[in-house]
This record gives sequence, C-alpha cells and structure tokens, in this order.
Amino acid sequence: MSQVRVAVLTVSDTAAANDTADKSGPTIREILGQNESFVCKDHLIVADDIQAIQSAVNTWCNRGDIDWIITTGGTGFGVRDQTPEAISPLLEREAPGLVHLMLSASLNHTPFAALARPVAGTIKRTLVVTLPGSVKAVTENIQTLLDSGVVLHAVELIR
Ligand code: MTE
Ligand code: CU1
Repeated sequence: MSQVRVAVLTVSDTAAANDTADKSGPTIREILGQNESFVCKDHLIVADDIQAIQSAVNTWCNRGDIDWIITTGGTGFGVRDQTPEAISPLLEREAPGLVHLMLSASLNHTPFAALARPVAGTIKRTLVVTLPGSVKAVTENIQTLLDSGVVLHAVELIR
C-alpha cells in the first residue's frame, strides 16, 4: 500500500498563543517520520475552540488528500477541553473499537487514562483519532496504534 498521508492537529490554548509550547504535535510527527508507512502532509495548531477544531478537520477531510487525522489535546475534563465535542458530530461512522484499544492499552500505563474521553471514526475517506495532550500520552497511544497495525488496515478499507 502507498504511504498513509497524515495530518496532525494540536488543540491547545497555550500552543495556539505560542507555537514553541507545542511538544506533542512534533512528537507525533517525529514518531511517524521514523516509520516508512506514514508521511505527514500537514500540521496545524488551534485553540480549544470547537469551531476552530471543526474547521481544520473539515478542510482536511474535504481536500481528500489526508488518510488519517490525529488530534492531540483537549480530551480531558478541563473546563476548556472540548475536542471530543468538536469531532463527534462530524463523524459519519464511529470507531468505538479504536477508542477501546487506546484506552485499554493506556490503562496499562496509568489509571489516569480513564480521564481521557477519546473519540474515533471516519469522515468521508479520512480516519480521525483524538489523542490526549501530553507527550507521554501521545507517545504511548501512537505506539499502540502503530504496533497493532490497525491504522494501516483501516486506511486500506476506506481508500
Ligand atoms: N494516556 C496515556 N496512554 N498516558 C497518559 O499519561 N494521561 C491521562 C489521559 N490519558 C495519559 C493518558 C491524563 S492525566 C489526562 S488528564 C487525559 O489523558 C486527558 O488529557 P488531555 O486533556 O491532555 O487530552
Ligand atoms: Cu491529567
């Protein structure tokens, strides 16, 4: 299969005000950069703002050249955390199995994984997965998704 084309969306008020504060977006891109199955096509930072999140995701899905959107941040219980609320209404088909996979693997690392509220699914021909915001959490979750092979297979199915 040809490379999975990825777009990374960092969702954070802090990083939106100062892009050097974004450590998780670059971490995702670095991990994927070491894997020849993936190529990062685009990345963006937005504030914890539902419309800004939706607009970025819609742009990528409508463009048709992104297979996998990874968001990082805004999945917890903080008062400004609203990434799941932004993504959920956009999903055409939900993927609770991917959520289950990420949560069950994450719970082996920390019980605090129970405080993440990830969503996953497809919009048109794009898979969307929401990861937590910390470097530790994105590293662990990306590793789970890559090691399992589920993303490659999912993209094969939606292409
Ligand atoms: N998942 C993994 N694998 N490892 C982690 O360290 N941290 C948790 C959780 N998921 C964590 C994790 C914590 S402390 C929080 S608050 C939630 O993700 C939500 O994070 P977010 O608000 O930055 O999205
Ligand atoms: Cu936390």
